[in-house]
Amino acid sequence: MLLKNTLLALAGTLVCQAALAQRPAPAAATRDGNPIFPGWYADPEAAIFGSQYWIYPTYSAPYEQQVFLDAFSSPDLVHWTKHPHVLDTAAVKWAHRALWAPAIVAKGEKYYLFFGANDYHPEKANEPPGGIGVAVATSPAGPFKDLLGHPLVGTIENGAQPIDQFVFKDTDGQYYLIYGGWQHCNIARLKDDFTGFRPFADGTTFKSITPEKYVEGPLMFRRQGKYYFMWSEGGWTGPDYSVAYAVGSSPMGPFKREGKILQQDPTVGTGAGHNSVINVPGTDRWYIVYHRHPLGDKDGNHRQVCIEELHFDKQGHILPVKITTQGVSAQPLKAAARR
Ligand code: FUB
Repeated sequence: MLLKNTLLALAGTLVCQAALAQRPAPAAATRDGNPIFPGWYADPEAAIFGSQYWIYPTYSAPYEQQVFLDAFSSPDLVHWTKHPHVLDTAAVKWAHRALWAPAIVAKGEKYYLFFGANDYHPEKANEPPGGIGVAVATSPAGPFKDLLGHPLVGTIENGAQPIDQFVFKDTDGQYYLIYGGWQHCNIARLKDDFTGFRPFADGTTFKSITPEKYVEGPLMFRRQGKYYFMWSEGGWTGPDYSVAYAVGSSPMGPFKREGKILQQDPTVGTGAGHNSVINVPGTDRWYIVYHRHPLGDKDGNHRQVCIEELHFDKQGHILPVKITTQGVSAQPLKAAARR
């Protein structure tokens, strides 16, 4: 009896293996859902380099543990590869905590990663330097090394904490730094080598472009000749964190708030904010990449990176985004491009 049962089990295994061998390989996933990669990450900065999408997020953890930045690359917005520690505070002598909200630029043969560090509070006694720094590498995967040896912006200008930087390149080739926490947003003209700033014609370096209800997390892009300015509102640890936008005719504005386009959905997730935008080269296809909290999770650092399609109406208004668990379908990159 024992021998018979063993032979039957063996025969069953062989039949199963033969069936598996004939079955076609599973098709590559065309949609992987939100969040798009595992782990607690926030403040995603999205870019396209060559035939890959890249995302540079904040590692979302207590400030003392935020001593590195990871990056993620993908050929299609669905399959993501992690590149650990593209920047580490070991490579930046003045940065020791709270590495936040990276911004990435490719220029010449180099990649420049702008970051906030130390959660700078100059009103505190013995506050060491902190603010916005810039690091450089020859690959988008790093390793990035400090460019300056000191912060690029290490002072409070127009009331803005030097965090949450975004680098915008205008059609004339001028790069702008747009940044600011504490409900104030500044714009400044970067020098070509990113070592400092070119003052405006009136002699000032930092100009406020703060719109109504602005809190932090600014970004800018151009579409059909208009300048779109987006930012986050509310508190990032809570459920009401959200994204609003304005449209202007130049990077300097003025920017009048149009309204909120990204926010929580009590059936999907909360605190949806601090976004980035992707435009597939040569198309009018747009995506919004952002972070949110899982439903019912009250830990402010529990933030996950998600993606949705972004649509405009015929007048160029951004349509409200519905946050989803499905995310987006695969969008392989055809054209090689650099931002
Ligand atoms: O991740 C740290 C901070 O949280 C960012 O600088 C803010 O924009 C908020 O998202």
